[in-house]
Amino acid sequence: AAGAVPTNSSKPRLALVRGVPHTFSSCITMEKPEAAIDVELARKQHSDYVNILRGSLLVDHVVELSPMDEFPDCPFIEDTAVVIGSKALITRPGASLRRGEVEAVEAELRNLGFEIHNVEPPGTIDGGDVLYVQNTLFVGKSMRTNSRGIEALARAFSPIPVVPIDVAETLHLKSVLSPLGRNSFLAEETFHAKQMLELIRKASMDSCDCVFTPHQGAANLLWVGNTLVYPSAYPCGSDLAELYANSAERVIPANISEFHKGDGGLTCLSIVID
Ligand code: CIR
Repeated sequence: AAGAVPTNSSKPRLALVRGVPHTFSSCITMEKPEAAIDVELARKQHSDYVNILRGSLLVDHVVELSPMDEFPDCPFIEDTAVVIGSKALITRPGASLRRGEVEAVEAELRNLGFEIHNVEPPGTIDGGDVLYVQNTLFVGKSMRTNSRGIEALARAFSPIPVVPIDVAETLHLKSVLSPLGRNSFLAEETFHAKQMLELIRKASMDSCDCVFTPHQGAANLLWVGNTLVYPSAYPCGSDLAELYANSAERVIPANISEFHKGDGGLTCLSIVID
């Protein structure tokens, strides 16, 4: 989840993904989507996403965990673990209905040899709130992530500095902003997203440029090595297309409209491990 550093030119070793359960259309949503989630289409979009990771050779190896019908939100695997170097923090998701998702992820990461860290109650943290850039962990304090969860993150990855950022009016920190190349960020053009970005800017040593988009959801971008995967379901004018093209060595569109309906973006669907 946290390993998506656009400055890293080496190819990531591994990505973890989790398929779409039959129950996916009953996943948690902040607002009822205008159109119902099409589970078959979600399956197809998920397999296209996996093909981008595997088929476009963005990572050496993709591990696919089996979906579980008890956990409609399980494709949003990013929320279940934060992996940096040889360590993995298994999260305690803020949504109680999602807590059981972590079990299979923990088993897989243990099996792969990662040093496992856990979050004790009442701590909660979702991987969607964790952004690792410029050797700093920025972590959203949100409706899903609390102070105890942030402390667990800091303990697990000490001595990496941890900077909490208050998240308002959106699910996760990364729902509304992403790195865009070496020293830039793309964020939604809203008061709250701008405020969050300002805090990131203040805390980071390097100065960074900020670009804003009016398109809700268009600022969650997936970086894998030097490749930028962007959400093509948004009506992002040529302005954004050009921006994307200028920001990465390689740019790949992915349509994940059915996951957007469940409040998820591109990063949510994988844990990319460098
Ligand atoms: C949830 O509400 O937990 C899911 N429906 C969406 C999770 C999105 N995950 C993410 O942004 N990392």
